[in-house]
Amino acid sequence: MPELNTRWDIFCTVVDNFGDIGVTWRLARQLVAEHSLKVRLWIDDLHAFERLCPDIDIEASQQWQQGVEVCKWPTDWPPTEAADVVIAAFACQLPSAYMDAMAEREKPPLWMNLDYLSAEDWIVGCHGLPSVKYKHVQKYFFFPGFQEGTGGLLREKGLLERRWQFQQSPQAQREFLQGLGIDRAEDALLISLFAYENSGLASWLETMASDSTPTHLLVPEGRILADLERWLGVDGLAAGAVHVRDALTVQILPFVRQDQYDLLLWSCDFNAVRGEDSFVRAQWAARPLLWHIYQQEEDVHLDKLDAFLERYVQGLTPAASEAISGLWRAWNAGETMGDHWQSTRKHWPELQKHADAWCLEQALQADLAAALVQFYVNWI
Ligand code: TRH
Repeated sequence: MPELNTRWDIFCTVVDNFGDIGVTWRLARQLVAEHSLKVRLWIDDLHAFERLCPDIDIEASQQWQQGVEVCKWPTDWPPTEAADVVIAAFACQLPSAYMDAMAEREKPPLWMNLDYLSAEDWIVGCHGLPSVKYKHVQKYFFFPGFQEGTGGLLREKGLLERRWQFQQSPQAQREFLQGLGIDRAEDALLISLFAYENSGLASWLETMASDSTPTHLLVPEGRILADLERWLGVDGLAAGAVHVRDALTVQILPFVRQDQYDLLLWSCDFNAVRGEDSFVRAQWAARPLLWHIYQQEEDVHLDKLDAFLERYVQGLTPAASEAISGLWRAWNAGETMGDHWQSTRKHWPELQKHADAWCLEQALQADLAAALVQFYVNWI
């Protein structure tokens, strides 16, 4: 890849949750660290950002974080020179003054829409195609994805090697977990749970509590806590709380910084994740996982769920495939989880091996940051 002395602007509006900022912050850091680019990240909500990166100053209109120029999206847009490459994350609308600045450049910038992640087949046909124009500035679709012909997934250089080393070291894992106040029993299944509200949770907890082997469930503070409180019969769950119900220990964790969240996923035997970014990180953890997909209108998210499952289960025996698919579908429909969890547990060694193989297969693709840079190189 040639040395690129270019400026990139990434625009992020926080619609809800943490996925918008989670993805753009990760991408911005990687473009700086691995491609030596000058990156500005424009964000409209620094509060959401602070949860992932507590070092930020939420009052600052401009600040440097890990080599990225982080700018608060101003209400009144000041005169700003447009960058060489402009990324609008998740179809966010750029400020009109900035669009004019793009059009005024002698050489128009490469303008891309970084789309939502999907495993659906149509993604391949649309990735890289021209979208709308503003004056003479052309916008392009850029689709992340799991298959050849897409923009790939965010994956930092050396990520899998770092993960492997961590997972090979019981001491590193113990130290990390102890830092979060987690005292893991040797024989307990360790599970992390990051999810939206879910009426299926109670039946899953019930099954884990009555299991013959112990489970230690780690729950970062978030939207699932109300369901958990209801089942435990307690109020005001907060980080640090530990409750034991028969074979199940439930422990509430603080929402940790993004890099620490990776270590949490790497430490657990099973990860329940959601949305987009944690979903991808759990795949890099190479452990069996459960995805709570972000709900969309008219249930279009269910097509996305099926498209992913169809890909993911390839190579599994029919019984293991049925078990994991059943578990994911039940979770996303808020249905009873007990039988599905028991079937999943029966196929554990196979599902573990498969998670590893899936991770390696996905890592054969170019990572998303490299694919974006390559797209730019091809474009110039
Ligand atoms: O927060 P999310 O539900 O985000 C969602 C989705 O991205 C969805 O597709 C999008 O439309 C919507 O936002 C607007 O889930 P996601 O994508 O996993 O983002 C969570 C981020 O938070 C991710 O970067 C991981 C990070 N995280 C931490 O840094 N620390 C933590 O303790 C936890 C639990 C998460």
